Amino acid sequence: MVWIPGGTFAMGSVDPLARPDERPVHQVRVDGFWMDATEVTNKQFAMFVAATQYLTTAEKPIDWEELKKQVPPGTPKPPDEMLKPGSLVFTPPDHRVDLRDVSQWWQFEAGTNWRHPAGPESSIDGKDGFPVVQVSWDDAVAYAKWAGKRLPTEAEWEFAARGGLDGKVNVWGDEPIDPKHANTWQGHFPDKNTADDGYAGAAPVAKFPPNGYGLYDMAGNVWEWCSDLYRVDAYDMLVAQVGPGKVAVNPTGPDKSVDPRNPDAPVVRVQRGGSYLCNDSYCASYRPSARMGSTPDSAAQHLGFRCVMKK
Ligand SMILES: [Ca+2]
Ligand SMILES: [Ca+2]
Repeated sequence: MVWIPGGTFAMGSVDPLARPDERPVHQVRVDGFWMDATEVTNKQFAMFVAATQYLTTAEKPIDWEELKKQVPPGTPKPPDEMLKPGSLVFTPPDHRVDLRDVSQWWQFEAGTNWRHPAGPESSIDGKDGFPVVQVSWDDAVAYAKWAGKRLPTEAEWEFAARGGLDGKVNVWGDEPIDPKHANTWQGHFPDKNTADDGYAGAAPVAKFPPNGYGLYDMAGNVWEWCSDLYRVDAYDMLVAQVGPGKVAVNPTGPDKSVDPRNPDAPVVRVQRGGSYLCNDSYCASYRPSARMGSTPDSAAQHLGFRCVMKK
């Protein structure tokens, strides 16, 4: 882990690529904390599972009574095949598709989980140094607890990601993204990945330069869970709460989630940092201010986490 000295920073962005949920930019102070220098790896997660016999969300059958609460009322029960243990696998089309339809490149595959992250036939043999993926928010919290750590708040995560470069667009500064900076997507999303950065999928952790605090892959590689509930207007609410121009101290997020992309989900948690699927044509979420939300039982092939702890 590396020590992130506390400080005050401008959270959010007004960059042209920034989305409404990144505004308004507001002043935030966080106390110092320790943070994992890398995303949690398969090796680390395997130690947790070996010690606890923990079963991840994707290894358990899907409870339709629970899922029903997250989808529009009246949604018919999916076929049994879709309720088997499994998760989402990236299945790129060979042609251009409507970027509004994520089902064009995400498929639920039974038997997919952290040990088989790209479908039931895939494996993590020889991939100890890769970030663990196909872990839900619940799984990430369970790991953190076992390790004597916790998930970062969004404010801690963004402060750490900026690496001391306050107000910059990217974790390396204002220079536009280049394949040398981070593991993202080059080419045309989602049908043509030229992998100019050397990786078509996830890379082992710490293959790209660290930021100013010595943290790796805060931009790209895999998304990272944070502890906060996601709310599209979280910053408006926070500014209203502390007062315009005032500094919010160690904010922990709103009490209730609101996500237009998951309108029926009662609980949505924040993810940060983007992934190897990020491309400016679709998702410039490798920027330190970019935010995303998913339900806490969601897992995916490009989603992992890292932990923090106090002194
Ligand atoms: Ca890449
Ligand atoms: Ca990352």
